[in-house]
Amino acid sequence: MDNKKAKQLKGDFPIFKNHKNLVYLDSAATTQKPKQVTERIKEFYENSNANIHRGVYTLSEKATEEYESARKIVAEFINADEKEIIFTKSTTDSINALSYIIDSIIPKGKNEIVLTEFEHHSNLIPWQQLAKRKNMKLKFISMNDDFTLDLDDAKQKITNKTAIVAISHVSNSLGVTNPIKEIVKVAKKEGTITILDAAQSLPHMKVDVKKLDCDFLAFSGHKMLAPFGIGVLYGKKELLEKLSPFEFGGGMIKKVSLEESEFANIPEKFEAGTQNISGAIALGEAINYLNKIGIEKIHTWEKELLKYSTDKIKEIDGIEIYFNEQNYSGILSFNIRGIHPHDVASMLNDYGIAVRAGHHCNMPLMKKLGISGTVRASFYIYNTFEDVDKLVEGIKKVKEKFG
Ligand code: C6P
Repeated sequence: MDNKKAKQLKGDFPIFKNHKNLVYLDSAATTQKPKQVTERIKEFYENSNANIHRGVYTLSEKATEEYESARKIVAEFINADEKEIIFTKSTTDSINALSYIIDSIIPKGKNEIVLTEFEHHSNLIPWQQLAKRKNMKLKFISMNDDFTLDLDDAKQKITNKTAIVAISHVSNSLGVTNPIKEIVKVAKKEGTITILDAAQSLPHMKVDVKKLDCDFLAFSGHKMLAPFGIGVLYGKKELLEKLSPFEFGGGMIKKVSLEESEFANIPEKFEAGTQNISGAIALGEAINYLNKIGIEKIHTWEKELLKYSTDKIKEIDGIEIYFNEQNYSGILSFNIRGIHPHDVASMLNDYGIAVRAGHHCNMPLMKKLGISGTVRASFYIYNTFEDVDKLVEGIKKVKEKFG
């Protein structure tokens, strides 16, 4: 991918036609949607709309087929088996669901949950709640001064008492990629369950669940061109089979009597009630779109944009960048000394530049860094060098105004 390709891709996103001067640098919060995805939703409702797994009539069979083929696309994208893909609402929903049922597969004698100091609240609070419910202990792997995870500390904190290690693949505030393979290796030695929050990695880089060997993984469709309200929980087949469902109702049973029920096989066992059918199908379409570009090419392009932007921003006086060159992805967090991040973002908005400011659902991390928040620019396939130039110009203007 190059700048020309990014410009060409931008043409697929109607939002940029409807907001001619928009410089959208908040894709870590949610990505814009290409017309291929929005048209796919319309097409479903106009040509295939019916409930799934229920009707014997043609339209219902067609809807079921499209929904299940979306599951196949997701499975192939992360190198999993179709049965290992559970459709949920989001990363948050996937992690919460898991936190309600996971205790049944925790080996005896293990009562510690290991997280990092810089987890998104969605991969922190559900585990705090589990720890409270089950009287478990939380431990946090620390961060090095260069914003990378302290692997030595991880090796110390993950012991034979560790029931669960739950960790983000890429930090949403700093863009740092964590050494997941190494962490999983350490965890496996101790018989620990591993859970990966892939909300910020899977849309941007190749994620192969077999290579990473994690037990569970969660991500959101809306951060990878798909609509809101569709997410995925991946789990290893043998573990999902052991777990009991987290929701009960229609569509997840084999047999029901007034007193008892027998549950369906995976993945249906975990998909109670009518699902977000059009959302799942649109997620499949979004992955097809990403596959056409190539996920590795997307990752390389984001790195290029990040290098281009950091090189320029570094030259501006009074800028603090929270960045590690060895471990980067398409997220750039920074502050302008003496100016509150919200003021920076709000002034950038005056120039048509959309960035996020604040704690990014990472309050403990901000506390550790001794700041109230950062300004965060995050890139995706439709961002160009010109977008970065506008951001840099914007930052200079903000400085002039406040300086
Ligand atoms: N981060 C951001 O602007 P949901 O809201 O369920 O789709 O994703 C939650 C989530 C979980 N883990 C990580 C690492 C995340 O970055 C997010 C979402 C957004 O950074 C909204 S706070």
